[in-house]
Amino acid sequence: MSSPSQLALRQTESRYIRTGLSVEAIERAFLDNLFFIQARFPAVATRNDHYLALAYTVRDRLLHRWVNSAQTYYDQASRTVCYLSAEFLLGPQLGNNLTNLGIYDRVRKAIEELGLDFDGLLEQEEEPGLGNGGLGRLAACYLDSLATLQIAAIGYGIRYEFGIFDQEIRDGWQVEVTDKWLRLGNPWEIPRPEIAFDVKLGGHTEAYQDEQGRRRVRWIPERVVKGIASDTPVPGYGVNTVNLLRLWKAEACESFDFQAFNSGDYYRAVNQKLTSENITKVLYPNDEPLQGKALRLQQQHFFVSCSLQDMIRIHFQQRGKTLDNFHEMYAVQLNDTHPAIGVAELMRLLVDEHLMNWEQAWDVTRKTFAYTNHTLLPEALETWSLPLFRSVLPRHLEIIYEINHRFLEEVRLRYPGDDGRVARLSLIDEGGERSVRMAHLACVGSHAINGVAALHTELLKRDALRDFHDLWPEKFSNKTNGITPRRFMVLSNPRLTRLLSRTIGDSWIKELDDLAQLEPYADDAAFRQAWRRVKEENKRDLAGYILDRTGTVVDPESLFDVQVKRLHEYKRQHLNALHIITLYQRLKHDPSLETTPRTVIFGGKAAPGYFMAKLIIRLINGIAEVVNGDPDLRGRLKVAFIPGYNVKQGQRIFPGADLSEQISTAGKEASGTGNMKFALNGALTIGTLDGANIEIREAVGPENFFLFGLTAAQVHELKAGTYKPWEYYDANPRLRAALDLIRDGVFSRGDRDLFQPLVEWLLNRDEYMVLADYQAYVDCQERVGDAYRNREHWTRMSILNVARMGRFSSDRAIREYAEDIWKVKPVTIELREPVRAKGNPSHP
Ligand code: F58
Repeated sequence: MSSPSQLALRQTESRYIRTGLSVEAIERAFLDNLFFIQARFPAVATRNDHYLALAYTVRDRLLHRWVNSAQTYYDQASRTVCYLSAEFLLGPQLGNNLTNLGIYDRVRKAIEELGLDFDGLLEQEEEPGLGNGGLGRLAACYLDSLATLQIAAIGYGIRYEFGIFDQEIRDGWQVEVTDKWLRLGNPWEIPRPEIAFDVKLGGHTEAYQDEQGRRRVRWIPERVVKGIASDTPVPGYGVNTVNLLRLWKAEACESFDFQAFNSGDYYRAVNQKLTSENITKVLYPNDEPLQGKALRLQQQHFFVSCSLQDMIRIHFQQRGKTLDNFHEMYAVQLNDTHPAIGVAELMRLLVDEHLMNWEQAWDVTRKTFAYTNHTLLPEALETWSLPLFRSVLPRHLEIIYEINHRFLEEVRLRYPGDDGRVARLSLIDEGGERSVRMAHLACVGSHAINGVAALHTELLKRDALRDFHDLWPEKFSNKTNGITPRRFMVLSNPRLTRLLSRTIGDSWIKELDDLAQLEPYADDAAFRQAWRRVKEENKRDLAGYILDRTGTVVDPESLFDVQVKRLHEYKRQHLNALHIITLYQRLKHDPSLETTPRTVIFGGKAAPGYFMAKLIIRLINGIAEVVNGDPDLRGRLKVAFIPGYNVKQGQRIFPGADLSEQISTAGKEASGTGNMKFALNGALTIGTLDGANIEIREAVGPENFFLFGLTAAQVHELKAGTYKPWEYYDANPRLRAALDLIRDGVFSRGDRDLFQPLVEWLLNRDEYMVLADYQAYVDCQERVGDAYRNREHWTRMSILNVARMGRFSSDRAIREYAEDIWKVKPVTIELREPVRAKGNPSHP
């Protein structure tokens, strides 16, 4: 028998042979995988077979680095960042993995030499839509940056069987279609059936005395489900680091079900199995009221409990016998309040299961967690009614009461007699239906709290979390969001990538600030021409895609004016719609009017239960029908709503945009990240002073940004006074005409009732101040149109926008988190050479 060290050596050798990076080695591996994994001979292999064979080929090359990374972290007991998020919106993996491994061109060559269509294989991949929008995509960008910066990190989340629904447009309406992303197999995940944890749910608690006579609590659950790990490798760009995204899948816990089986109650047992599996069945689309969504609370607890148990397992395995130093080994980031139950769960694990005393457990817990807030909308702050919470997590409710009791004592000492403040700070909302405030739990249980853009953090400190800021100002900081330039430039915009790298070298891919070297080229006419050519070609591609997806012919010469993001009233897609109607009317009335030809492009999903958002989609499609069908407007105005906006589609859209619509009501969009993706790809922004728009404008210069609208302070003021939207309607003939057209059924085939709720709401309530900002927006759009006609100047602005986007890399954001909050340093991963290897295999 071989010793483990001999085995390790032989394993290393065979790995080198199997994971060669030459074109020949890749071709060979691809054909082997087609045969041995897909069991196909070439004549019958489908495109999906080819895609999977290629994905497995790439995966082998990732695993080599992955196992090395894991071993290094193990050997060095590296402090690890655990990013807890209910959503990770990864986007397609193949192209990104090739980019980060640095073998994109080689693999293209290998596949083309085999006579196959490489782009077709990339296209074949269905993306894992395990998130709603910005928050989930941010988590994915952060994983990319963590790996690229060589920080030991694990992303923890949920392996939803059905991700975000797919959207179709029928008769102008959104129709939701279930997302069966796993249907054709997922080659990127490695199931880990041995990494499994039990998670208790429901039932009741009992107090008892342990052998030492201490009072302890035991939780007798109503049911137990098992969480099974499923791992996805996350490679860094140009480094050997491959980190881990560990997603949990719920299964029935056999030992628990056996009781039912054994008692002969077969159907009850089967039923329990189904109920268990339900926990990770489906992602909740946002904006749905959480009332009664017990399953959502179960999902949150399920993935957080599995993740914390996993951390404890690794800790014991690698780092010793005590949990006293747990917080030294892990920095746990809560991506919004969805994982905030972790504060109570870690306390439960430490106190109930590992018998730590309360004070010490609380100290460890607070030093472990940090909390990122992503919203300013009061209705989006999570709360759970007490009866629901108790029915799912009875022990956690007791723990939360205890945390609250001790916390409020502290508050009373600090602010004697200030009962109002005590009530405002309490973890329990006592007004109306009593409920648990998850943001308060997150604040009390964390040592750091951050917002996601400068304005957002300031507003958090002033409003939503004001009392916490009074109490612990030192806990608060701002961490402006960022995006990864690997996916949102190198992978999605190869033309611009080539031009940039040809001009200033390719260091910007890892040091986005190096884009500043582009500045002088804004004055170089030949460079501007090359820049324009890239945009023109990207627009041609996008026009082809729009034709394909919507049947609408659009002119790549026109200004591509784009708004893609989730549908929400605060994001104000309907303000954009009102502008289109105004333009339409002006062009109809004055056929000789000289305007800039425009194509207004929309994309975005509405939550299935969000009536007004769905009506706005219907309105946009109604406008598209009228505008696109009117010969008077030919060559002057087009409207397209591209169905099924997701990461993959975003990658096609950003490179082809001229104008980026970031028009939320000031003070409502926490940060935005689409704004950064557009600007990095050379689109100019029309936007309000909201979220990260403010910082983008500062960075690119106010002269290169189209600003309009009320400020957050003005919105606040107008709200506090008496905002009367109909006064704007009465006073503004253009606005009146636009709303009247909608009301008269022009965009609903004569149906005057259809958009009535939307018009009435705008006239009487207009929560998001669409009418107040209408004229400023229309005027600003006029400036945009004029500016676009001076192509040289527009190109200059576009170049300067890109040159000044360095700050918005997710690498910068992650460096800030690493230094200020997590206190972690990079860990270099060496690819271990086999000691005895003869004749170096095909590795660089
Ligand atoms: C978004 N939040 C913010 N939430 O709206 C956006 O401004 C910010 O840039 C982004 O986070 C990243 O910080 C967001 O996407 C959700 O999708 C929640 C998912 C769970 C249900 C409630 C909404």
